[in-house]
Amino acid sequence: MFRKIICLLLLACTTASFTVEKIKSDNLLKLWYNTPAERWEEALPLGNGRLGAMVFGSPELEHLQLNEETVWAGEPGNNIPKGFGEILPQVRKLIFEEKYKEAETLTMSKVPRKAFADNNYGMSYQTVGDLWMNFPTLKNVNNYYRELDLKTAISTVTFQKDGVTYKREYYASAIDQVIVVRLTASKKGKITFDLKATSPHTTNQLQVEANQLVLSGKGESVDNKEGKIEFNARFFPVIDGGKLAKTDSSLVVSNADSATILISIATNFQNYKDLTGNAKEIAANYLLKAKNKSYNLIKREHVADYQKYFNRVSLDLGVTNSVNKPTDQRIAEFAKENDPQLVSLYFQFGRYLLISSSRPGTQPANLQGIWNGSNSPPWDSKYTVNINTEMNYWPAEVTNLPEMHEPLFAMLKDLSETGKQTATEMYGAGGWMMHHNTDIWRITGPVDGAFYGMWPMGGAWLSQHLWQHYLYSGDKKFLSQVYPILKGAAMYYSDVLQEHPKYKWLVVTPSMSPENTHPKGTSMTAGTTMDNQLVFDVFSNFIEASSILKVDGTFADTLKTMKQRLAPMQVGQHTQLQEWLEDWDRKEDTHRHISHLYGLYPSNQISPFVHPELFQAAQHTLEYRGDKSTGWSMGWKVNFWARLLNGDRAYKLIEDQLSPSPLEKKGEKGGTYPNLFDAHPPFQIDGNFGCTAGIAEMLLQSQDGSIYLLPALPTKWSKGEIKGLCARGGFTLDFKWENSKIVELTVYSSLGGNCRLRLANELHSEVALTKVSETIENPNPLYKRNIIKEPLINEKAELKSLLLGKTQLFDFDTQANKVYHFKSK
Ligand code: FUC
Repeated sequence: MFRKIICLLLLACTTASFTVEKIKSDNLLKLWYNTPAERWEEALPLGNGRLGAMVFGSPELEHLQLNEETVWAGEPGNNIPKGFGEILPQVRKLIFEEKYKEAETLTMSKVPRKAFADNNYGMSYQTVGDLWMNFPTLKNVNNYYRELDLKTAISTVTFQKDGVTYKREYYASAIDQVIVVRLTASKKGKITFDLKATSPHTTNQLQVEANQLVLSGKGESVDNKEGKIEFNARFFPVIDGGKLAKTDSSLVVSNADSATILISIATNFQNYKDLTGNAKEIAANYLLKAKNKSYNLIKREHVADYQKYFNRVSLDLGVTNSVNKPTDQRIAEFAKENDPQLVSLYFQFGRYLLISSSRPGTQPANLQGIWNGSNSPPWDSKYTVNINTEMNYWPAEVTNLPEMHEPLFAMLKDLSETGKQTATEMYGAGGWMMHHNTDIWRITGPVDGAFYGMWPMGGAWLSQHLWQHYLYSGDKKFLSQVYPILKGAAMYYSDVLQEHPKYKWLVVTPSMSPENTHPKGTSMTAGTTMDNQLVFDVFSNFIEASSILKVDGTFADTLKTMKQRLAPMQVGQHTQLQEWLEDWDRKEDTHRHISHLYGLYPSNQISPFVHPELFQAAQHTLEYRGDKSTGWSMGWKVNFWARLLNGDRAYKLIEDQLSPSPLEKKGEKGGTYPNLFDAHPPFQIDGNFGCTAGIAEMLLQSQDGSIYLLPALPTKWSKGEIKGLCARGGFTLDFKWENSKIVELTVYSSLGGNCRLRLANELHSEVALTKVSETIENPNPLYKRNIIKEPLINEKAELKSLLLGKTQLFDFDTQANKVYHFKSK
């Protein structure tokens, strides 16, 4: 008998260590660590689009910080400042008289730095609270291991104590709308813990109902808004063996063989103007459904549902021994080690974050996605739309996750409603508009005073996403559904554009180049380069949409005429792309926003093949601005350098991004936290998404009349393979390269139509490839180039002839739902 026990024990130990080893050798798409998280930025994020959790993975005191995406401070209502419409003509006049500071002072009288008592500058996204599981016997454990597996969206913790192997699994199921924690051990009766919850909300309550721990509370009151969100979080342990006891405010599990804790959270939020939901009922219903399913079924369905999206894209840039090191160590060593797989991991982590924070029917990903442990997070963790929200969605189409774009489209619909009043009351204009921030209540008024807030371009930029989705999908039904939003944006600008007294161009005023001060000591001005590029896109999209849908021809004609009167881009005295109408740019300006390069990325107004002078000017601008900056700024620069066809420089920016983030939560030196979250600092998710999109942009571009394969391949990635990237026109591509040349390519066409490839080396195929010259327009309408105005060039600018890598354009005709294969010659 004794020998038998020893044998069993030995077997248990070998099995346990085998499990730990096995997990370690299969770590390609995993974030993994040998210690529990101590800081929030070390914890691992889970999400199903609506619910989020940060898992710390501590054996003795497990901690999950929890979010539900509609837990925000405040209540419905916009934030339009009173009386701005009355001073608007005077503000414009002052700007045109070049009295910029005076224009700012006057604007500040209606749009002050801090909101007046009867207004607000947006509400904060807030945490629900924290779940704590106390395991009194699990001190000083051995063989600790913690991971987040991007292949399954499951986090796992394993460790050993007194010959027993413990395993914990955590995930957020979108199918069942619950977060699941599963506790098992290699021996029976070993699961003993108590379960508590806390919340930082002023109004909160913890109680035990039946066998559930229930945490309820309310969002905070801020400025002129009362906290009216009600949330209800329910924690329900389902145990095998052992027993469950309760106190007034905790549940106690003793000697169970295994336990599954189902976490359900809901609020009364129905939509931005309706809070009539019953939080308790909704949360209880999700729980009821989940608890009637077996654990294995919940898990199986979760994995299948997640993989439906995640598995569409794979990326192989090579694997080195670094993959056998914990993720935080790899980040620390990235600059000096050859670790291309960390880039693939980071890329796939970006896709994981998008699937986890933005699912159809949920809120769009905010500044922190859905992961926020505070009630007053940085910048309220709301939506900043002068770059950050857009950046969150840059990977959506190209990395084959178009469904995850939907929450942004839904928010745009809301904003096109709330933004009508702002257009009328503040600017006496039709259509809809918004400034640089919004929140769950869809505010559209200015935020943070004249200096940051008087940027009336939020609707112009956000609505580009609708058009881009159309270009990728060719979905005319979608286009007709969102057409009123595109039209409303165009109507607003057709009403507010003013003739510039000096240049006679039509310009937006007041406006600014986001957050950057010009030499006249303020940000406020007229007709910034970014304004002109955005209005150009808003008008161009509308004109195209109206012609495709065969509506509003007269308005389209008006816009065609107005488009001719917009300001052109200008190359300034330092051979830079001018940020403003005047040549005010300073070589030493390293501001994090480089808004005038919107025309380079994400827009397509600066093409090396059509406008080499603008292309060079953009290069100079970027050189002056420098590389190191906040996380999102570096993410944007990866895309810029990719569009500038400079793979090594884009790679350098990835290197800057994948460097350990500073511990201080402020400043402008971004980087990456141990859990791969982007550091502004502090944590802001846009840098993750921006960099993910940038990696895709280095491998494939489709904005400039063709599908350009490997447009910005760094020397370090001379060999690799990617599958499932999307190009405009409904094409999906798999390709492999060696010695920096394409060796295999597969093109899937979902819509049919002409496919134009830009290639550095020739490929052969069964289909006939026709060589075409640069000057022939791609007949595929989803590749139509918009013709921009000829740029103006300062006589001091030193332009050279542009040396581009040699490429050739090839056309072939595709049919819908057909696949085309190519190989190198
Ligand atoms: C913009 C940026 C800041 C920050 C904030 C949320 O205002 O200039 O760097 O990202 O948004």
